Amino acid sequence: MADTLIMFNIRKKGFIIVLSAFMMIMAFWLQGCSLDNTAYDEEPVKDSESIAGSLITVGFSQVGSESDWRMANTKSVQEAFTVDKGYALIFNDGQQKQENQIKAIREFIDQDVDYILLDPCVEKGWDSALREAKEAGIPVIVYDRMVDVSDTDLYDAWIGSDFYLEGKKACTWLTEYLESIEYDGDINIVDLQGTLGASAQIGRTKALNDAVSKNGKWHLIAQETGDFTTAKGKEIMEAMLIKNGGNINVVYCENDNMAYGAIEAIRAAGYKIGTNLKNNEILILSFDASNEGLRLTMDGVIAVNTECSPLYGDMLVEMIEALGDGEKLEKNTYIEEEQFSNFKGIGSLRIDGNSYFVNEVDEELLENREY
Ligand code: GZL
Repeated sequence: MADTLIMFNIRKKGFIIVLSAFMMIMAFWLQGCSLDNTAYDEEPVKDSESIAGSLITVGFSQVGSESDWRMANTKSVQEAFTVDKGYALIFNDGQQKQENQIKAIREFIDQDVDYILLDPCVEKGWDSALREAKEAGIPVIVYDRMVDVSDTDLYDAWIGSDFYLEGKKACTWLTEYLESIEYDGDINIVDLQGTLGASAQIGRTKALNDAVSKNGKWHLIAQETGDFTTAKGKEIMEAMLIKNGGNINVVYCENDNMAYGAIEAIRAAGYKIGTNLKNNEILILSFDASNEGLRLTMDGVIAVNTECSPLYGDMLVEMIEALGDGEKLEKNTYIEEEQFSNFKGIGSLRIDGNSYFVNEVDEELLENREY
């Protein structure tokens, strides 16, 4: 500090007084910092080692990075489990392979994390890994997709979507749509399925299959997995168009990314997309309600988009805090989700005694959405 004074070519007395006063305050403050801090009743300054030791460690086994939904979900979890909230989040991208996720769970056990978060790429095959976590005394919260295990005590709680209801909403909308345009002819449907064995695929596919079996005029002429990706969605749509060409009336896309691929393929093949079935426009039904998916819905390219929220971060923090406080969690919790369409005339749906709004998309809604 003294050197600094020498470096100054000080001319005015007043400046010296101000500088001296400043230095006295600085000296007092710096001296105060080096004391044991008790003088200021502040928390003792911790070193990085003790900070790390006080954090709650959470091993996060994520499905992959296959879709807009997945990226939004990863962001939601990472933004919720931060160091300043007392968490050390250890993220693992499973690249849509169960063996990678099981390996990650075992690594989390070796690292003796405090909690494990699992979004399972498929439902079956988790018993041994979850049993190892249980034996290690590490609580596991499963979210989004479900695990199908021999003993539900192998995980502490699940929170996610009702995928069958999502599919039922989409199929009920299609029924209402056909009635609203007074169309009582046959329709040919193709299904771009999600990752086979994933809860989202199981539920959405079953809802469509059940609707087709109830509607004698609905014909499911092709059904194949696009693995929730844009590239695979485009690839299987191209093949379906070659095989079925102008006979396709409805494309049931089990997520937005496959819808993007399907739209590209349909346009390249020269077919029309929209909501005028009688004018041979192909209807696109999609799921997720991601930002790009809703923009396409606003433009009438996607006829109806059934939401599947990826925003689990804060809910998962609350669940871990509750476990930390010794609370018992509900075993299974379903999240509320909406539906979107800019086709005029279907404002709500009635399903199993419940009403579900169908929201119109506009720029304001798009700007205010978190994903
Ligand atoms: C559904 C989620 C699915 C999304 C896809 O909850 O698991 O996985 O619908 C994502 O977009 O890839």
